[in-house]
Amino acid sequence: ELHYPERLNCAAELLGGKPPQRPAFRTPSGDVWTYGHLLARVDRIAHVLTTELGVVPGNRVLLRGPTTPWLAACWLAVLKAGGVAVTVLAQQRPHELTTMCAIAHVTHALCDVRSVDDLAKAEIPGLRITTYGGDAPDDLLLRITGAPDEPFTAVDTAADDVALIAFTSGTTGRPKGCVHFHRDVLAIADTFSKHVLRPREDDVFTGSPPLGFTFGLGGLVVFPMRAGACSLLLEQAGPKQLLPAITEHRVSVLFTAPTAYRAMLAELDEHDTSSLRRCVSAGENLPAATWRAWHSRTGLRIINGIGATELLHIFISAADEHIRPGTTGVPVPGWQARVVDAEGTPVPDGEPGLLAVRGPVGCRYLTDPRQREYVRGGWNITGDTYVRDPDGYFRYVARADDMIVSAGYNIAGPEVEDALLRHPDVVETAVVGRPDEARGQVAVAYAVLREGAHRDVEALRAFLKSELAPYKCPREFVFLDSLPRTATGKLQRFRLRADVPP
Ligand code: 3SK
Repeated sequence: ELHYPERLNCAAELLGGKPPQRPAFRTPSGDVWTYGHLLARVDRIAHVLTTELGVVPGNRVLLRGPTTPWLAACWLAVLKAGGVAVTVLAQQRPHELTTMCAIAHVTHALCDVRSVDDLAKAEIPGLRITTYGGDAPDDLLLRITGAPDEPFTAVDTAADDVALIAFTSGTTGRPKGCVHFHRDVLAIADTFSKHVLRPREDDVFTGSPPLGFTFGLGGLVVFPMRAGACSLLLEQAGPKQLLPAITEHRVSVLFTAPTAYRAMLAELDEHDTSSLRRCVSAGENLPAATWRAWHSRTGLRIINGIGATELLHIFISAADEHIRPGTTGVPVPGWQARVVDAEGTPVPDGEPGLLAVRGPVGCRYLTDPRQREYVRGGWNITGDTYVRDPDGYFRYVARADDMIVSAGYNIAGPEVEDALLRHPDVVETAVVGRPDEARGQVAVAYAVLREGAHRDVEALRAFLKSELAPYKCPREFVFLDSLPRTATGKLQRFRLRADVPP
Protein backbone atom coordinates (compact mmCIF):
# COMPACT_ATOMS: atom_id res chain seq x y z
CA GLU A 1 0.00 0.00 0.00
CA LEU A 2 1.11 3.54 -0.71
CA HIS A 3 1.49 6.01 2.14
CA TYR A 4 1.86 9.72 1.59
CA PRO A 5 2.05 12.48 4.17
CA GLU A 6 -1.24 14.22 4.87
CA ARG A 7 0.12 17.49 3.50
CA LEU A 8 1.56 17.00 0.05
CA ASN A 9 2.14 19.14 -3.00
CA CYS A 10 2.96 16.79 -5.85
CA ALA A 11 4.69 19.47 -7.95
CA ALA A 12 7.02 20.36 -5.10
CA GLU A 13 7.64 16.66 -4.59
CA LEU A 14 8.50 16.08 -8.27
CA LEU A 15 10.80 19.10 -8.41
CA GLY A 16 12.46 18.64 -5.03
CA GLY A 17 15.84 17.06 -4.35
CA LYS A 18 16.98 16.82 -7.97
CA PRO A 19 20.60 17.54 -8.89
CA PRO A 20 20.23 21.00 -10.52
CA GLN A 21 22.66 20.30 -13.33
CA ARG A 22 20.92 17.14 -14.59
CA PRO A 23 18.76 17.43 -17.70
CA ALA A 24 15.01 17.37 -17.10
CA PHE A 25 13.67 18.23 -20.55
CA ARG A 26 15.09 18.42 -24.03
CA THR A 27 13.62 19.55 -27.29
CA PRO A 28 14.42 18.40 -30.82
CA SER A 29 15.90 21.81 -31.57
CA GLY A 30 18.59 21.21 -28.96
CA ASP A 31 17.24 23.10 -25.93
CA VAL A 32 18.19 21.46 -22.66
CA TRP A 33 16.35 22.37 -19.46
CA THR A 34 18.21 21.17 -16.41
CA TYR A 35 16.31 20.48 -13.18
CA GLY A 36 17.81 23.74 -11.94
CA HIS A 37 16.40 25.72 -14.90
CA LEU A 38 13.07 23.97 -14.57
CA LEU A 39 12.73 24.78 -10.87
CA ALA A 40 13.67 28.44 -11.41
CA ARG A 41 11.17 28.83 -14.30
CA VAL A 42 8.38 27.06 -12.45
CA ASP A 43 8.91 29.33 -9.45
CA ARG A 44 8.85 32.47 -11.57
CA ILE A 45 5.62 31.34 -13.27
CA ALA A 46 4.12 30.57 -9.86
CA HIS A 47 5.04 34.09 -8.67
CA VAL A 48 3.34 35.63 -11.73
CA LEU A 49 0.27 33.42 -11.30
CA THR A 50 -0.24 34.38 -7.68
CA THR A 51 0.77 38.04 -7.75
CA GLU A 52 -0.13 39.37 -11.22
CA LEU A 53 -2.80 36.98 -12.47
CA GLY A 54 -4.70 36.62 -9.22
CA VAL A 55 -4.66 32.83 -9.04
CA VAL A 56 -5.60 31.60 -5.57
CA PRO A 57 -5.49 28.01 -4.29
CA GLY A 58 -8.30 25.97 -5.75
CA ASN A 59 -8.66 28.08 -8.93
CA ARG A 60 -8.98 25.94 -12.01
CA VAL A 61 -6.41 26.87 -14.64
CA LEU A 62 -6.73 25.60 -18.19
CA LEU A 63 -3.48 24.52 -19.86
CA ARG A 64 -3.32 24.22 -23.60
CA GLY A 65 -0.53 23.93 -26.11
CA PRO A 66 1.76 21.60 -28.03
CA THR A 67 4.07 19.35 -26.03
CA THR A 68 6.88 21.66 -24.88
CA PRO A 69 8.90 22.19 -21.68
CA TRP A 70 6.96 25.44 -21.18
CA LEU A 71 3.66 23.56 -21.05
CA ALA A 72 5.15 21.15 -18.50
CA ALA A 73 6.54 24.09 -16.47
CA CYS A 74 3.12 25.80 -16.46
CA TRP A 75 1.50 22.59 -15.26
CA LEU A 76 4.00 22.31 -12.39
CA ALA A 77 3.63 26.00 -11.52
CA VAL A 78 -0.17 25.83 -11.33
CA LEU A 79 0.07 22.87 -8.95
CA LYS A 80 2.84 24.42 -6.89
CA ALA A 81 0.66 27.54 -6.51
CA GLY A 82 -2.18 25.36 -5.20
CA GLY A 83 -4.23 25.72 -8.39
CA VAL A 84 -5.98 22.91 -10.22
CA ALA A 85 -4.57 22.11 -13.67
CA VAL A 86 -7.26 21.51 -16.27
CA THR A 87 -5.49 19.81 -19.13
CA VAL A 88 -6.97 19.88 -22.61
CA LEU A 89 -5.66 19.01 -26.04
CA ALA A 90 -4.29 21.54 -28.49
CA GLN A 91 -6.63 20.12 -31.15
CA GLN A 92 -9.83 20.74 -29.19
CA ARG A 93 -12.19 23.21 -30.83
CA PRO A 94 -14.07 26.23 -29.38
CA HIS A 95 -17.29 24.35 -28.77
CA GLU A 96 -15.49 21.54 -26.90
CA LEU A 97 -13.44 24.07 -24.90
CA THR A 98 -16.58 25.96 -23.92
CA THR A 99 -18.14 22.75 -22.60
CA MET A 100 -15.04 21.65 -20.69
CA CYS A 101 -14.45 25.07 -19.11
CA ALA A 102 -18.06 25.21 -17.98
CA ILE A 103 -17.88 21.73 -16.45
CA ALA A 104 -14.61 22.49 -14.65
CA HIS A 105 -15.41 26.12 -13.67
CA VAL A 106 -12.20 27.34 -15.23
CA THR A 107 -11.18 30.88 -14.26
CA HIS A 108 -7.73 31.24 -15.84
CA ALA A 109 -5.92 29.83 -18.87
CA LEU A 110 -2.25 29.52 -19.78
CA CYS A 111 -2.12 28.90 -23.49
CA ASP A 112 0.67 28.53 -26.05
CA VAL A 113 0.26 31.49 -28.37
CA ARG A 114 -0.01 29.10 -31.32
CA SER A 115 -3.11 27.44 -29.83
CA VAL A 116 -4.93 30.52 -28.60
CA ASP A 117 -7.28 31.26 -31.51
CA ASP A 118 -9.77 28.52 -30.73
CA LEU A 119 -9.63 29.31 -27.03
CA ALA A 120 -10.31 32.97 -27.69
CA LYS A 121 -13.34 31.97 -29.77
CA ALA A 122 -14.77 29.82 -27.00
CA GLU A 123 -17.52 31.41 -24.94
CA ILE A 124 -16.17 31.27 -21.42
CA PRO A 125 -17.47 34.11 -19.23
CA GLY A 126 -14.77 35.84 -17.18
CA LEU A 127 -11.95 33.59 -18.39
CA ARG A 128 -8.56 35.26 -18.00
CA ILE A 129 -6.31 34.01 -20.83
CA THR A 130 -2.54 34.45 -20.65
CA THR A 131 -0.47 33.33 -23.62
CA TYR A 132 3.10 32.10 -23.58
CA GLY A 133 5.70 31.96 -26.35
CA GLY A 134 4.52 35.08 -28.19
CA ASP A 135 5.87 38.60 -28.41
CA ALA A 136 3.00 40.52 -26.82
CA PRO A 137 4.02 42.72 -23.86
CA ASP A 138 1.81 40.71 -21.51
CA ASP A 139 3.09 37.31 -22.68
CA LEU A 140 3.85 35.02 -19.74
CA LEU A 141 7.48 34.54 -20.77
CA LEU A 142 8.08 38.26 -20.78
CA ARG A 143 6.26 38.66 -17.49
CA ILE A 144 8.42 36.08 -15.77
CA THR A 145 11.58 37.98 -16.63
CA GLY A 146 10.30 40.64 -14.22
CA ALA A 147 9.22 38.15 -11.54
CA PRO A 148 11.28 37.73 -8.37
CA ASP A 149 14.23 35.43 -8.90
CA GLU A 150 13.64 33.72 -5.60
CA PRO A 151 12.17 30.39 -4.57
CA PHE A 152 8.39 30.15 -4.52
CA THR A 153 7.16 28.37 -1.43
CA ALA A 154 4.77 25.65 -2.56
CA VAL A 155 1.22 26.05 -1.31
CA ASP A 156 0.64 23.66 1.58
CA THR A 157 -1.93 21.46 -0.14
CA ALA A 158 -3.37 18.28 1.36
CA ALA A 159 -2.54 14.96 -0.27
CA ASP A 160 -6.20 14.70 -1.23
CA ASP A 161 -6.66 18.23 -2.48
CA VAL A 162 -7.58 18.36 -6.14
CA ALA A 163 -4.53 18.76 -8.41
CA LEU A 164 -5.84 17.89 -11.83
CA ILE A 165 -8.99 17.73 -13.89
CA ALA A 166 -8.48 15.58 -16.98
CA PHE A 167 -11.14 15.18 -19.62
CA THR A 168 -12.17 12.02 -21.32
CA SER A 169 -14.44 12.12 -24.30
CA GLY A 170 -14.24 8.35 -24.38
CA THR A 171 -14.67 7.07 -27.87
CA THR A 172 -18.19 8.35 -28.20
CA GLY A 173 -18.24 12.11 -27.58
CA ARG A 174 -19.65 13.91 -24.48
CA PRO A 175 -16.68 14.94 -22.30
CA LYS A 176 -16.41 13.94 -18.64
CA GLY A 177 -14.07 15.76 -16.25
CA CYS A 178 -12.07 13.39 -14.02
CA VAL A 179 -10.82 14.81 -10.73
CA HIS A 180 -7.44 13.68 -9.40
CA PHE A 181 -5.66 14.50 -6.16
CA HIS A 182 -2.04 15.43 -5.45
CA ARG A 183 -1.41 11.94 -4.11
CA ASP A 184 -2.85 10.36 -7.29
CA VAL A 185 -0.17 12.04 -9.40
CA LEU A 186 2.56 10.39 -7.32
CA ALA A 187 0.65 7.11 -7.08
CA ILE A 188 0.85 6.47 -10.82
CA ALA A 189 4.63 6.84 -10.64
CA ASP A 190 4.86 4.70 -7.53
CA THR A 191 2.84 1.85 -9.03
CA PHE A 192 3.16 1.33 -12.80
CA SER A 193 6.37 3.29 -13.29
CA LYS A 194 8.18 2.03 -10.20
CA HIS A 195 7.23 -1.64 -10.54
CA VAL A 196 6.80 -2.22 -14.26
CA LEU A 197 8.76 0.44 -16.10
CA ARG A 198 11.56 0.73 -13.53
CA PRO A 199 13.19 3.86 -14.98
CA ARG A 200 16.77 4.93 -14.27
CA GLU A 201 18.19 8.38 -13.75
CA ASP A 202 20.10 8.14 -17.03
CA ASP A 203 17.00 7.30 -19.08
CA VAL A 204 15.79 9.52 -21.89
CA PHE A 205 12.03 9.29 -22.35
CA THR A 206 10.03 10.30 -25.37
CA GLY A 207 6.71 9.48 -26.98
CA SER A 208 3.66 10.57 -28.86
CA PRO A 209 0.79 11.08 -26.39
CA PRO A 210 0.17 14.79 -25.72
CA LEU A 211 0.40 16.18 -22.20
CA GLY A 212 -3.35 16.89 -22.30
CA PHE A 213 -3.83 13.10 -22.27
CA THR A 214 -2.88 11.53 -18.96
CA PHE A 215 -1.02 8.77 -20.82
CA GLY A 216 1.39 11.50 -22.00
CA LEU A 217 1.38 13.54 -18.79
CA GLY A 218 2.41 10.47 -16.81
CA GLY A 219 4.79 8.96 -19.34
CA LEU A 220 6.56 12.13 -20.43
CA VAL A 221 6.50 14.34 -17.31
CA VAL A 222 5.57 12.56 -14.07
CA PHE A 223 7.50 9.29 -14.55
CA PRO A 224 10.77 10.79 -15.79
CA MET A 225 10.68 13.50 -13.11
CA ARG A 226 9.93 11.04 -10.32
CA ALA A 227 13.03 9.10 -11.43
CA GLY A 228 15.22 12.19 -11.96
CA ALA A 229 15.48 11.26 -15.64
CA CYS A 230 15.17 13.33 -18.82
CA SER A 231 12.27 13.66 -21.25
CA LEU A 232 12.54 14.68 -24.89
CA LEU A 233 9.35 16.64 -25.57
CA LEU A 234 8.25 16.50 -29.20
CA GLU A 235 5.66 18.85 -30.64
CA GLN A 236 5.30 16.61 -33.68
CA ALA A 237 5.40 13.01 -32.55
CA GLY A 238 4.06 10.83 -35.34
CA PRO A 239 5.92 7.65 -36.34
CA LYS A 240 7.93 9.71 -38.86
CA GLN A 241 9.28 12.01 -36.12
CA LEU A 242 9.74 9.38 -33.42
CA LEU A 243 12.32 7.25 -35.21
CA PRO A 244 14.84 10.02 -36.02
CA ALA A 245 14.31 11.47 -32.53
CA ILE A 246 15.14 8.09 -30.94
CA THR A 247 18.35 7.89 -32.97
CA GLU A 248 19.47 11.46 -32.46
CA HIS A 249 18.74 11.73 -28.73
CA ARG A 250 19.58 8.14 -27.77
CA VAL A 251 16.07 7.66 -26.37
CA SER A 252 15.77 4.71 -24.00
CA VAL A 253 12.08 4.77 -22.97
CA LEU A 254 9.32 5.12 -25.55
CA PHE A 255 5.61 5.72 -24.92
CA THR A 256 3.31 5.38 -27.88
CA ALA A 257 0.24 3.59 -29.23
CA PRO A 258 -0.07 0.25 -31.04
CA THR A 259 -0.68 1.87 -34.44
CA ALA A 260 2.55 3.87 -34.13
CA TYR A 261 4.58 0.72 -33.35
CA ARG A 262 3.10 -0.87 -36.42
CA ALA A 263 3.72 2.15 -38.61
CA MET A 264 7.35 2.44 -37.40
CA LEU A 265 8.09 -1.13 -38.47
CA ALA A 266 8.10 -0.05 -42.12
CA GLU A 267 10.97 2.37 -41.52
CA LEU A 268 12.90 0.70 -38.73
CA ASP A 269 15.82 -0.33 -40.94
CA GLU A 270 16.68 3.27 -41.73
CA HIS A 271 17.15 4.22 -38.07
CA ASP A 272 19.34 3.27 -35.14
CA THR A 273 17.03 2.29 -32.28
CA SER A 274 19.69 0.47 -30.27
CA SER A 275 19.36 2.97 -27.37
CA LEU A 276 15.80 1.80 -26.61
CA ARG A 277 15.37 -0.41 -23.56
CA ARG A 278 11.67 0.07 -22.70
CA CYS A 279 8.75 0.42 -25.11
CA VAL A 280 5.32 1.06 -23.63
CA SER A 281 2.08 0.66 -25.56
CA ALA A 282 -1.31 1.79 -24.27
CA GLY A 283 -4.31 3.81 -25.35
CA GLU A 284 -5.68 0.86 -27.27
CA ASN A 285 -5.32 -2.88 -27.32
CA LEU A 286 -1.93 -4.06 -28.60
CA PRO A 287 -2.46 -6.83 -31.17
CA ALA A 288 -0.19 -9.86 -30.63
CA ALA A 289 0.83 -9.56 -34.29
CA THR A 290 2.26 -6.09 -33.67
CA TRP A 291 4.04 -7.24 -30.48
CA ARG A 292 5.67 -10.14 -32.31
CA ALA A 293 6.71 -8.08 -35.34
CA TRP A 294 8.33 -5.43 -33.08
CA HIS A 295 10.07 -8.08 -31.01
CA SER A 296 11.45 -9.93 -34.00
CA ARG A 297 12.83 -6.69 -35.53
CA THR A 298 14.19 -5.02 -32.39
CA GLY A 299 14.54 -7.78 -29.79
CA LEU A 300 12.46 -5.56 -27.46
CA ARG A 301 9.43 -6.79 -25.56
CA ILE A 302 6.74 -4.10 -25.69
CA ILE A 303 5.19 -3.39 -22.28
CA ASN A 304 1.47 -3.48 -22.99
CA GLY A 305 -0.86 -1.73 -20.57
CA ILE A 306 -4.43 -0.68 -20.05
CA GLY A 307 -5.06 2.68 -18.46
CA ALA A 308 -7.89 5.16 -18.26
CA THR A 309 -8.23 8.89 -17.73
CA GLU A 310 -10.64 8.01 -14.90
CA LEU A 311 -7.82 6.12 -13.12
CA LEU A 312 -5.07 8.44 -14.38
CA HIS A 313 -2.71 5.82 -15.80
CA ILE A 314 -1.94 2.15 -16.32
CA PHE A 315 -3.34 -0.45 -13.88
CA ILE A 316 -2.78 -3.78 -15.68
CA SER A 317 0.53 -4.55 -17.34
CA ALA A 318 3.61 -6.78 -17.10
CA ALA A 319 7.38 -6.37 -17.31
CA ASP A 320 10.25 -8.23 -18.94
CA GLU A 321 9.94 -12.01 -18.90
CA HIS A 322 6.46 -11.73 -17.37
CA ILE A 323 5.12 -10.16 -20.58
CA ARG A 324 2.88 -12.49 -22.57
CA PRO A 325 2.00 -11.33 -26.08
CA GLY A 326 -1.74 -11.27 -26.69
CA THR A 327 -2.46 -10.44 -23.03
CA THR A 328 -2.42 -7.11 -21.20
CA GLY A 329 -0.74 -8.62 -18.15
CA VAL A 330 -1.59 -8.76 -14.46
CA PRO A 331 -2.72 -6.07 -12.00
CA VAL A 332 0.09 -3.60 -11.39
CA PRO A 333 1.29 -3.84 -7.74
CA GLY A 334 -1.11 -1.72 -5.69
CA TRP A 335 -4.06 -2.56 -7.97
CA GLN A 336 -6.66 -5.34 -7.92
CA ALA A 337 -8.63 -6.53 -10.93
CA ARG A 338 -11.36 -9.02 -11.66
CA VAL A 339 -13.85 -9.92 -14.37
CA VAL A 340 -17.52 -9.57 -13.42
CA ASP A 341 -20.98 -9.95 -14.90
CA ALA A 342 -23.54 -7.16 -15.26
CA GLU A 343 -24.45 -7.53 -11.56
CA GLY A 344 -20.84 -7.21 -10.44
CA THR A 345 -20.43 -10.91 -9.56
CA PRO A 346 -17.06 -12.39 -10.59
CA VAL A 347 -17.30 -14.77 -13.55
CA PRO A 348 -15.19 -17.95 -13.73
CA ASP A 349 -11.70 -17.74 -15.25
CA GLY A 350 -11.76 -18.18 -19.01
CA GLU A 351 -15.17 -16.53 -19.40
CA PRO A 352 -15.61 -13.03 -20.78
CA GLY A 353 -17.07 -10.30 -18.60
CA LEU A 354 -16.59 -6.70 -17.57
CA LEU A 355 -13.22 -5.58 -16.27
CA ALA A 356 -13.47 -4.24 -12.69
CA VAL A 357 -10.47 -2.63 -10.98
CA ARG A 358 -9.62 -0.82 -7.79
CA GLY A 359 -6.47 0.71 -6.45
CA PRO A 360 -4.86 3.92 -5.24
CA VAL A 361 -6.67 6.11 -7.82
CA GLY A 362 -10.42 6.11 -8.34
CA CYS A 363 -12.86 7.59 -10.81
CA ARG A 364 -14.45 10.86 -9.69
CA TYR A 365 -16.41 12.51 -12.47
CA LEU A 366 -17.31 16.16 -11.96
CA THR A 367 -21.08 16.27 -11.56
CA ASP A 368 -21.86 13.58 -14.08
CA PRO A 369 -24.50 10.88 -13.55
CA ARG A 370 -22.28 8.44 -15.42
CA GLN A 371 -20.30 8.17 -12.13
CA ARG A 372 -22.91 5.63 -10.99
CA GLU A 373 -22.23 3.42 -14.01
CA TYR A 374 -18.45 3.62 -13.66
CA VAL A 375 -18.09 2.96 -9.94
CA ARG A 376 -20.14 0.06 -8.62
CA GLY A 377 -19.65 -1.49 -5.20
CA GLY A 378 -16.25 0.17 -4.84
CA TRP A 379 -14.97 -1.21 -8.16
CA ASN A 380 -14.28 0.84 -11.27
CA ILE A 381 -15.99 -0.70 -14.28
CA THR A 382 -13.84 0.40 -17.18
CA GLY A 383 -16.17 -0.54 -20.03
CA ASP A 384 -13.82 -3.19 -21.41
CA THR A 385 -14.66 -6.84 -21.90
CA TYR A 386 -11.85 -9.04 -20.60
CA VAL A 387 -11.09 -12.67 -19.85
CA ARG A 388 -8.94 -13.68 -16.89
CA ASP A 389 -6.90 -16.75 -17.74
CA PRO A 390 -6.50 -19.42 -15.05
CA ASP A 391 -2.90 -18.26 -14.51
CA GLY A 392 -4.12 -14.77 -13.57
CA TYR A 393 -3.32 -12.99 -16.86
CA PHE A 394 -5.93 -10.58 -18.23
CA ARG A 395 -6.76 -10.81 -21.92
CA TYR A 396 -8.57 -8.02 -23.74
CA VAL A 397 -11.62 -9.08 -25.70
CA ALA A 398 -13.27 -5.82 -26.79
CA ARG A 399 -14.75 -2.61 -25.47
CA ALA A 400 -17.94 -3.78 -23.80
CA ASP A 401 -20.04 -2.24 -26.58
CA ASP A 402 -17.79 -3.51 -29.37
CA MET A 403 -18.86 -7.16 -29.29
CA ILE A 404 -20.52 -8.10 -32.55
CA VAL A 405 -23.40 -10.53 -32.24
CA SER A 406 -24.11 -12.06 -35.65
CA ALA A 407 -26.62 -14.85 -36.18
CA GLY A 408 -26.14 -15.89 -32.54
CA TYR A 409 -22.33 -15.90 -32.73
CA ASN A 410 -20.27 -13.57 -30.55
CA ILE A 411 -17.46 -12.01 -32.56
CA ALA A 412 -14.82 -9.87 -30.85
CA GLY A 413 -13.76 -7.18 -33.34
CA PRO A 414 -10.18 -7.01 -31.96
CA GLU A 415 -9.63 -10.74 -32.54
CA VAL A 416 -10.50 -10.36 -36.22
CA GLU A 417 -8.37 -7.22 -36.41
CA ASP A 418 -5.40 -9.08 -34.94
CA ALA A 419 -5.78 -11.74 -37.63
CA LEU A 420 -6.07 -9.15 -40.40
CA LEU A 421 -2.93 -7.41 -39.14
CA ARG A 422 -1.01 -10.62 -39.75
CA HIS A 423 -1.56 -10.01 -43.48
CA PRO A 424 1.49 -8.16 -44.81
CA ASP A 425 -0.58 -5.57 -46.74
CA VAL A 426 -2.73 -4.45 -43.80
CA VAL A 427 -1.45 -1.43 -41.87
CA GLU A 428 -4.51 -0.59 -39.74
CA THR A 429 -7.91 -2.12 -39.38
CA ALA A 430 -11.16 -1.93 -37.43
CA VAL A 431 -13.88 -4.54 -37.44
CA VAL A 432 -17.32 -3.39 -36.33
CA GLY A 433 -20.89 -4.66 -36.33
CA ARG A 434 -23.46 -3.19 -38.68
CA PRO A 435 -27.20 -3.79 -38.08
CA ASP A 436 -28.59 -6.48 -40.33
CA GLU A 437 -32.18 -7.63 -40.55
CA ALA A 438 -31.47 -11.30 -41.00
CA ARG A 439 -28.48 -11.73 -38.66
CA GLY A 440 -28.94 -8.97 -36.10
CA GLN A 441 -25.48 -7.67 -36.98
CA VAL A 442 -22.84 -8.43 -39.58
CA ALA A 443 -19.12 -7.82 -39.19
CA VAL A 444 -17.61 -5.20 -41.47
CA ALA A 445 -13.84 -4.80 -41.79
CA TYR A 446 -12.37 -1.38 -42.46
CA ALA A 447 -8.75 -1.55 -43.55
CA VAL A 448 -5.90 0.77 -44.42
CA LEU A 449 -3.46 -0.97 -46.76
CA ARG A 450 0.26 -0.50 -47.27
CA GLU A 451 1.03 2.06 -49.98
CA GLY A 452 0.75 0.49 -53.43
CA ALA A 453 -1.01 -2.68 -52.18
CA HIS A 454 -3.83 -4.07 -54.32
CA ARG A 455 -7.30 -3.82 -52.76
CA ASP A 456 -8.05 -7.51 -53.18
CA VAL A 457 -11.07 -8.46 -51.07
CA GLU A 458 -11.03 -12.10 -52.10
CA ALA A 459 -7.38 -12.50 -51.09
CA LEU A 460 -8.09 -10.95 -47.68
CA ARG A 461 -11.13 -13.13 -47.19
CA ALA A 462 -9.16 -16.26 -48.08
CA PHE A 463 -6.36 -15.21 -45.72
CA LEU A 464 -8.79 -14.67 -42.86
CA LYS A 465 -10.45 -18.00 -43.44
CA SER A 466 -7.08 -19.66 -42.97
CA GLU A 467 -6.65 -17.83 -39.63
CA LEU A 468 -10.12 -17.82 -38.05
CA ALA A 469 -13.33 -19.81 -37.79
CA PRO A 470 -15.37 -18.87 -40.89
CA TYR A 471 -18.21 -17.30 -38.86
CA LYS A 472 -15.76 -14.62 -37.70
CA CYS A 473 -14.91 -13.48 -41.25
CA PRO A 474 -16.37 -10.07 -42.04
CA ARG A 475 -19.13 -9.95 -44.60
CA GLU A 476 -17.89 -6.70 -46.06
CA PHE A 477 -14.51 -5.05 -46.54
CA VAL A 478 -14.10 -1.30 -46.89
CA PHE A 479 -10.74 0.29 -47.74
CA LEU A 480 -9.89 3.69 -46.29
CA ASP A 481 -6.86 5.99 -46.30
CA SER A 482 -7.09 6.37 -42.51
CA LEU A 483 -9.38 5.34 -39.66
CA PRO A 484 -11.42 7.86 -37.63
CA ARG A 485 -9.73 8.57 -34.30
CA THR A 486 -10.18 10.85 -31.31
CA ALA A 487 -7.60 13.56 -30.62
CA THR A 488 -5.87 11.10 -28.27
CA GLY A 489 -5.64 8.49 -31.03
CA LYS A 490 -8.44 6.18 -29.95
CA LEU A 491 -10.42 4.53 -32.67
CA GLN A 492 -13.95 5.90 -33.04
CA ARG A 493 -15.78 2.70 -33.85
CA PHE A 494 -19.14 4.41 -33.43
CA ARG A 495 -18.38 6.44 -36.57
CA LEU A 496 -17.61 3.32 -38.55
CA ARG A 497 -20.72 1.62 -37.20
CA ALA A 498 -22.74 4.58 -38.41
CA ASP A 499 -20.72 4.49 -41.64
CA VAL A 500 -19.20 7.95 -41.08
CA PRO A 501 -15.52 7.42 -41.99
CA PRO A 502 -12.99 10.27 -41.52
O1 3SK B 1 -6.98 6.03 -21.93
C1 3SK B 1 -6.01 5.28 -21.95
O2 3SK B 1 -6.05 4.35 -22.72
C2 3SK B 1 -4.79 5.46 -21.09
C3 3SK B 1 -3.80 4.56 -21.23
C4 3SK B 1 -2.68 4.67 -20.44
C5 3SK B 1 -2.53 5.66 -19.54
C6 3SK B 1 -3.50 6.57 -19.41
C7 3SK B 1 -4.64 6.48 -20.19
C8 3SK B 1 -5.68 7.53 -20.02
